[in-house]
Amino acid sequence: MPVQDFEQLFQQKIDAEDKIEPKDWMPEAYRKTNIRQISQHAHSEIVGMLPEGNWISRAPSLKRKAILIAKVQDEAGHGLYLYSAAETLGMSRDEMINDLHSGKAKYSSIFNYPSLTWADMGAIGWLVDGAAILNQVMLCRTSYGPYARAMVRICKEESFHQRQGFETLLVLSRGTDEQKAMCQDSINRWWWPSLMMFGPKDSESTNSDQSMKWKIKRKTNDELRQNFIDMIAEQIKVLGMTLPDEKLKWNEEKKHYDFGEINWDEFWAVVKGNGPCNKQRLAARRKAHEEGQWVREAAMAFAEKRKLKTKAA
Ligand code: FAQ
Repeated sequence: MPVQDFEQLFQQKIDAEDKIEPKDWMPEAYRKTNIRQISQHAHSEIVGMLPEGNWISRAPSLKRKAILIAKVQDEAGHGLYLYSAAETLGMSRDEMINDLHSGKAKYSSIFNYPSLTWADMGAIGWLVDGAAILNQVMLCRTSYGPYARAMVRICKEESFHQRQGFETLLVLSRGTDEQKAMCQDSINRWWWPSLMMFGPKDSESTNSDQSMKWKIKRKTNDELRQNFIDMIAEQIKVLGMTLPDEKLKWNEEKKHYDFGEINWDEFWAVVKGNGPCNKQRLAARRKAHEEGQWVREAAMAFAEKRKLKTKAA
């Protein structure tokens, strides 16, 4: 059968909402774009542990420490499910990790900002996990089966993450003047970077058109960003805080909030490796990988020994 026929059948399957599974025929570009997106998503979860890991030893109470440890562990788990999903497309975990460490692979821009105060643990949960969930709820219906199934479980955990973040900020917003100021400062610093998580404007998004046709993405970057703004602009009222955007205003005609211009120069600088913490984040990941070398070697030696034993038996 000519390739065009395979491509047509593939698209029909997508249009019929059937999932694509690892052993199914798929266009090379579909395989590549899934590997790119899923591995970048995995890297984001893994690098995303760093800003919060920074506060585990300084959490203000035992309860807060336990919650934060659980959340960071969840993120490690999400990274592992996602690496496994990407491996089903034929790229090894070693290759993916090497690409992260060499700077070839991207990860979400948001994790290149520093976590300066305890309130940042609340803002990350509420805003960063909030943005992540909106995107990931859509990905529960993505066309590649292993990615969609990983997302269902991840979303359940992410909604706990967002709630705990909101609750952390709610407590601060009802606290002393100093706590209120810390809460507002944190929202001010995380607001714009969290809007950048959805990616460039649709007009600048190089992958969106094809990814929408293949139902890898089901909503565009701008649609998801608008959904997020509409949701947060209401939730902030409960906190009694403000968002740092003078142009944020309900538009009755559009039934959406209008908002100010995102600093796209800052976004691209961060994506290209020049954000406030890019170098620090990659150095931390490389160091962790080097320090874990003996564990990987021990596991390989054990597997080899077991194989020999089974063979002998
Ligand atoms: N940062 O053509 P598009 C989390 C790149 S998980 C860096 O629009 P696409 C959980 C993009 O890769 C957060 N790079 O791209 C958590 C492309 O470059 P490439 C991560 C970005 O793929 C919470 C170029 O720009 N979530 O937070 C960014 O169609 C708390 C052009 O862009 C996911 O990864 C960015 N923000 O749409 C953990 C979800 N945006 O690759 C710890 C899955 C764009 O061609 C604590 N990913 N770029 O060289 C997606 O849904 C999509 O990949 C988008 C981008 C929407 C991120």
